[in-house]
Amino acid sequence: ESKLGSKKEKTLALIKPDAVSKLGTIVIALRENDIQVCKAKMVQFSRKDAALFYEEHQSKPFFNSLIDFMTSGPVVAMEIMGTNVTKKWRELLGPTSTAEARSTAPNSIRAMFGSDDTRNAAHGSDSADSAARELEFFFPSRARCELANTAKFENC
Ligand code: RTP
Ligand code: MG
Repeated sequence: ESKLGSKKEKTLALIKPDAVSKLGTIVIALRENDIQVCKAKMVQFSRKDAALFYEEHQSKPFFNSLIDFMTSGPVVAMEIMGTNVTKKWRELLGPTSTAEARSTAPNSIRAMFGSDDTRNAAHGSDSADSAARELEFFFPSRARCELANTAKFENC
C-alpha cells in the first residue's frame, strides 16, 4: 500500500491484433502513467478461446465479427499493476468506438490506434471481478497451469 492509503491493484491489458505493432508505444504510455508491466505473453487465440474470453457478448450482434477480429493475428496479454489501474487503463484506452474516442479523447490509445467500433486496439478489464477472471485466463495460477495449458493456446 502506498503513502496515501491508495491500494495498488492488478488488471489485464490485452493488445488486440490491430495494435500489436504499436506495443512499444503502448508500453511507454504505461510507464508514463506509473503503470508497471508484471507479466506479458503473445499468443494466438483459437475461435474457442476467443469465444470463451468474450462469452458475456455471445448474444450480441457484433459477436462473430469480434471473434473474427480477435483471431486474425496474435494478441499480447499483459498483467499490469498500479494505483486504481483498472479504471486508469480504461481511461487511457478511451471509448469503445474509435470515432467517439477521436472526438472525445483524441490522445487515447483507441483514438490513435483503433479503426472502427470493433477494431479498437486494446482491451481492459472492466471491474475487479473481471480483472481476476481475465488474469487467470491468460496467466493461470500454478494449480491450474497444467490443465489450462492443454486447453488453451496450443501454439505455445
Ligand atoms: P473491451 O471489453 O474489449 O475492453 O471493450 P469495451 O469494454 O470498451 O467494450 P465491450 O462493450 O465490452 O465490447 C467488447 C468489444 O467488442 C467489440 N465491439 N464491436 N458495435 C460493434 O461493432 C462493437 N461493439 C463492441 C469491440 O472490440 C469491443 O472492444
Ligand atoms: Mg468490455
